[in-house]
Formats: sequence, structure tokens, C-alpha cells
Amino acid sequence: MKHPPRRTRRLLVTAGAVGALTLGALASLPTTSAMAATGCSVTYTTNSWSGGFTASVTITNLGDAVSGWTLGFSFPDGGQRVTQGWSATWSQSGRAVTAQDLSWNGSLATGASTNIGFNGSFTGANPSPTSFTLNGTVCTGSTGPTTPPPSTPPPTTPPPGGQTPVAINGQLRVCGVNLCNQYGRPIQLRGMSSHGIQWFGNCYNSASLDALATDWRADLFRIAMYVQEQGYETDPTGFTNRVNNLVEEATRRGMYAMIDFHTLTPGDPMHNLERAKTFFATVSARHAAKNNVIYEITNEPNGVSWSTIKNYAEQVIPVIRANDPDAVIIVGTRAWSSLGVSEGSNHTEIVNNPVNASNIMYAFHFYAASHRDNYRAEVERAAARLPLFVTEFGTVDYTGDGGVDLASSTQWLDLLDRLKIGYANWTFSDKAEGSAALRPGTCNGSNYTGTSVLTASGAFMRERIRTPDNFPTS
Ligand code: IDC
Repeated sequence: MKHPPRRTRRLLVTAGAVGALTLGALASLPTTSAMAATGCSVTYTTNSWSGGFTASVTITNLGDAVSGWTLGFSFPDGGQRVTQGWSATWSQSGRAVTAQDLSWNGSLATGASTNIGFNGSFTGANPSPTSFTLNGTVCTGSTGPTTPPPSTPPPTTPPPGGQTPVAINGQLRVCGVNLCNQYGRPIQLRGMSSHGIQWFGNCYNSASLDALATDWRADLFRIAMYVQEQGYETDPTGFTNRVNNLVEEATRRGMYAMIDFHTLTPGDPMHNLERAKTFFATVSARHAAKNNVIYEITNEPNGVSWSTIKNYAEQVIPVIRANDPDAVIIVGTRAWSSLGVSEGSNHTEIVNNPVNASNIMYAFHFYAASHRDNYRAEVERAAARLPLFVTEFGTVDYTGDGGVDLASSTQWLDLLDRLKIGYANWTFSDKAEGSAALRPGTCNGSNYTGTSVLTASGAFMRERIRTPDNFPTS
């Protein structure tokens, strides 16, 4: 396959000479002024091919710390267009382009940089812009008040009010039957599960994860790493790296990252014990210093006794604890994480013989069109005695396909909200199956925001997830 020729260009914008001007401007300020120092530099780098380009823009704040920013610049050529941006909210009016911070990159300390970018198109030439403003201040490469040229957007927008879920809640821990935040208050995390990353890796990119964090306002991203079915066992190093990268992406956006060791077939977790030890030793070492990683050590044990699952858990948990002593760990339960119900048992087998470890929770999974009142009643009973996390559920039937059962899904989520049980919905993907939130083909494109890209399940889940969180801070 032949690629079109690429040109790389790099431009450092630090047009420094402001001396006399700056002095004049300073002289007109009241001497007691507490006005914040402003200043910035921007590098703008492009890779282009015929008619298209990618721009990478690094903003450095040289002034006092800011808690929100807007970058402005103008394209020199009338045919230049931003077609898809990332790590900022991009807009264009005529030649004037504006990029506004997202909640996770709005704060820039003095000297701090952030990188944003976009894909663009052009018709004639593709010259780089030569002047940039940050919050209305021209980026000259030094500090000092300057007057923005009239064509640039006005000093903008209040800093983003919202903090990210991780910024607010910090390191979580299990408290009684709940999950508590850094203030010791029970919280519920609401988010989405990936599909198998061996199949739908293309669905997890900057644009889609930005949408999950800022448009869906998800608290949580579950990373489903199948072990079998062309998953981890075929390339342990490769899958470990992919999981690590997705944890970093979730972290950058202030979301909790749940690492799901997605065992399914065979149902005996012991089949994967050595793989689990190797995998969790590596990922827990890598993320030990983070406060937003939750470990789910086996997805859906089935066809095995609770005591086998407990035995597995008591061998894997110490591997994680050796690196990351305070992380919350979730243990799958008997019969596809149904607390045993789907194989004729119930939660009391766990209550009578709990995993010998602290700071752990037990997984419960349901598919709303298949699992109804008797499962809800069991969750209600179990939740009084065990810390539960719904690490996976579908709005459809247990095959992952079929229509959305709105009534049952609503009953389920109302119950979980009331009990403050966290959840991750299966799946944030564009597979052609009822449980997928994104319409088929979405992951080939670059837009993941709004409802036009969503299936019935996706639209329902986005509405539930984006409602305001209740995260007490005292
Ligand atoms: C299903 C996917 C489907 C895929 C299959 C492969 O939706 O596209 O072909 O896995 O095994 C679970 C599992 C989860 C299942 C899901 C739906 O954790 O892997 O995903 N489900 O069947 N438990 C109950 C239902």
C-alpha cells in the first residue's frame, strides 16, 4: 500500500520583541495592581499530504497559573479547515479557530504545557498560523500584558467549573458494604465497559474517550481484556501494553479505570491462574502510584464452586497488594457473576465463606431482558451484607443482543442508584448487536458526541450516566 508523500514542518512561535511596548503598557497600570501575569508560547507542527493534514499544538503557560484556557489563532489561507480535533473543544468561524480546554487539561501551572491537535483539510496552500492567543493574551514567548489584535476572539469563558470524578473522589476504599471516596463518604460510580479490546480496539481513541469523559460524563471506564478468544493468551505483552495505555488515557481524563481480566470460557478461573498472576503483577506495578485503578480479577466464573473462585482470589489478590496495597479489588462470583443465582445458589455462600482479604468487593452482572425480579430481590438482600459492584450489565438479553428492555433496565438502574452500587454498561462499542452503545460504523469516523451516533441502548445509557453525580466532599 502506497502512502501519499508527507511533509513535516515545525514552527516555533515565540515572536519575542515586546520590550518597549511592554514597558509602556506596564506604566499605565496602577502600581499596586494585583493583575495576574500572562504569557504563553505555542508550537504548531503539521504533517500534511495532498489536501489533508494533522496539526499538533503544544501550549505552554508562561504566566500565572490558569484554571481554564482558550487558544485562538487564524488560518493564513481561507481554504484551511479544522475537520476533527482532540483534547479541546474546537470551533472555527471563517479563518478564526478557537480551542477551548476540557475539564482534565484546563489547569496549567506556570511553565506547564499541554498538547492538543486536530485533523484539517486545505484547498490551496497550508501555511501555519503565525500568531496565537491564550485567554486573549498574544503568545510572544514571554510574559507581560499585550493587546490582542482586533481579529482574535475576546478573552474568554469562565474556567471549567466541574472537576473530574477522580479529582473529587481520589483514592477509593470499601467502607462496610459501600465504596467510599477520600472523604469517607459512600459514592456510586457510573460508566461504560469496552467491548473486547482484541476486536474493538479502534473504538478507544482520543475522540471517543473524550466523549465518554465530557459528553457522557462517565466516572468509570472498564477495560475488558478477554483472556481467551484471541485475547491475552495469544500475546501477553501486547495486551498488557494495550491495557496500560488505556489506563493512562482514562487517567488523563479523570476517570476511574477498571482493569477487567475477562475470563469467560472456560469458566474455571484456575485455568488462567498463572496468566492472572503474571498479568496483575505487571499492571499493578505500573499503576501503583495512581489513585484511580480498580482491579477486577475474573469476569464471569461459571461451572465452578464458590470455594474454587475464593481459592483463585486468595492467590491473585496478594500479587496486586504487593505492589498496590490500597487499590480496590473486585472478585467475580459464581454462575457468570450472578452471586450464584444462575446455578441455583445465592449470596449466602459468600457471606458464609468470604474471601480472606480486605478492601474487596464482589461482582454482580445482569442482562435486563433476561434477569428480572428474582435477581433484583437477590441483589437487594446481598447488598445489605456484601459490598457489590455491577462491573458489567446489558440493557438487552444475556446474549448481548436483542432489543432494549427499557422497563427492566430502568428498574435495575433505579435499584442500583438507591443502593449506591456502581456499574459499567456493556458496551461502549459499535458492534452490530443490541448491547452496543454506538451505531455500527461509528468507530470508523471521528465523532462520538451527541445522540446521532448512539443506538437505543446508548441513548438510554448516556442519559442515565450524564445526570449529575452525588459526590460528597465533606
Ligand atoms: C459477548 C459479546 C459478543 C461476543 C461474545 C464473545 O457481546 O459480541 O461475541 O461476548 O464471547 C457476558 C460476558 C460478555 C458477553 C456478554 C453478552 O461477560 O463477554 O459479551 N455477556 O453475551 N456475560 C453475560 C453476557
